[in-house]
Amino acid sequence: MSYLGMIAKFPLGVHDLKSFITPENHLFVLSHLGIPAIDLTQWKLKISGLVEQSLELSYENLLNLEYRELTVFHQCSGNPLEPKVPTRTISNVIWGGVSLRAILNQLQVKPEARYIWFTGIDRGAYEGVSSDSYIKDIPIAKALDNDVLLAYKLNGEFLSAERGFPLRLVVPGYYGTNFVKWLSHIYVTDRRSPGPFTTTFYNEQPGGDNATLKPVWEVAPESVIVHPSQNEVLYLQPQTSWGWAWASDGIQSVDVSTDGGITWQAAEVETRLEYAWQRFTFQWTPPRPGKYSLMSRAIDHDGEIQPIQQARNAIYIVTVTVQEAPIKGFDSFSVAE
Ligand SMILES: Nc1nc2c(c(=O)[nH]1)N[C@H]1C(S)=C(S)[C@@H](COP(=O)(O)O)O[C@H]1N2
Ligand SMILES: [Mo]
Repeated sequence: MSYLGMIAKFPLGVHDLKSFITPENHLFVLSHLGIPAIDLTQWKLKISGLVEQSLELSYENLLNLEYRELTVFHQCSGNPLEPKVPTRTISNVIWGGVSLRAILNQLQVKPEARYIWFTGIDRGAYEGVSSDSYIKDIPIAKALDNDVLLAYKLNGEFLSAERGFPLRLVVPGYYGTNFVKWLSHIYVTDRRSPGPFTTTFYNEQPGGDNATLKPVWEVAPESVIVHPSQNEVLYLQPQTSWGWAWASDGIQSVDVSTDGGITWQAAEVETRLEYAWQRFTFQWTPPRPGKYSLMSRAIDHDGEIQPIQQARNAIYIVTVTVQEAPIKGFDSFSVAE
């Protein structure tokens, strides 16, 4: 198999995430095994396992199926061997493609089915473990959700090689690791996948036995303050601050603190569009010059709350300095002591 070289992208830091939709060239790229170059004339999507009828689809077949678009936050869960370390690798994009459910319903899933495995054709070694494909699995109930997509477009453009051309999985509300790129095989089965990316890697407690594995699936509630940015200097005057919040099933509320977590107030949170991140805004007036620690704490619809530390979705703290505002009309003079 041939591999392409690295492609330059400029992923945005938290405080640069200003636009609701992240432009593709500012979206992070993650690939554990390299970026395979796929020849469309050789490529087919195979669907088999616990279905009444197996199927092979060409790229053209897929393009002829009903097209859907969904706005979905896109988050890498971070280093799979360090599931408690926050990386805040987050963006928000529009995926376009076909509904997995529509295809599966035609093939008739057998009642014993419990999981679906998705195979990407990239192969190689990761963290000393070699794999001849990248296989992830999701529960059948999630796979039959109408919003799981087989995507061939990102922000309205056909997928590039590093994004998973020709086809990738999109599981709205799940961490990015499940969004299998270079998809070649969908396998309906009654068990979890034994591959390294579902056992050795991507469990909340690495090293646990198989019975206690908790897969990195649903995205836990999380939020970041975009404005003000880290170490910004603000004037002593009323402030409007804002950020993004997201979770698998959406955010119910966001609390914010401007005194390092001693007191909290409710931010205003926009309602969710599809599976997008949600903007929150809060007003505050610093009482005096000095240093301030701003924090946001998102709560999802199950009441789950962002922890203060020891988790990938731990609260993000922004430290700012507030100084006296210059006196209007005297901007070329410094304030008299
Ligand atoms: N086939 C395959 N799919 C993959 C991966 C991979 O290594 N191989 N990496 C996953 C991870 S960890 C993430 S976070 C997302 C990143 O998608 P992006 O590069 O388009 O941002 O792809 C996922 N899909
Ligand atoms: Mo990831």
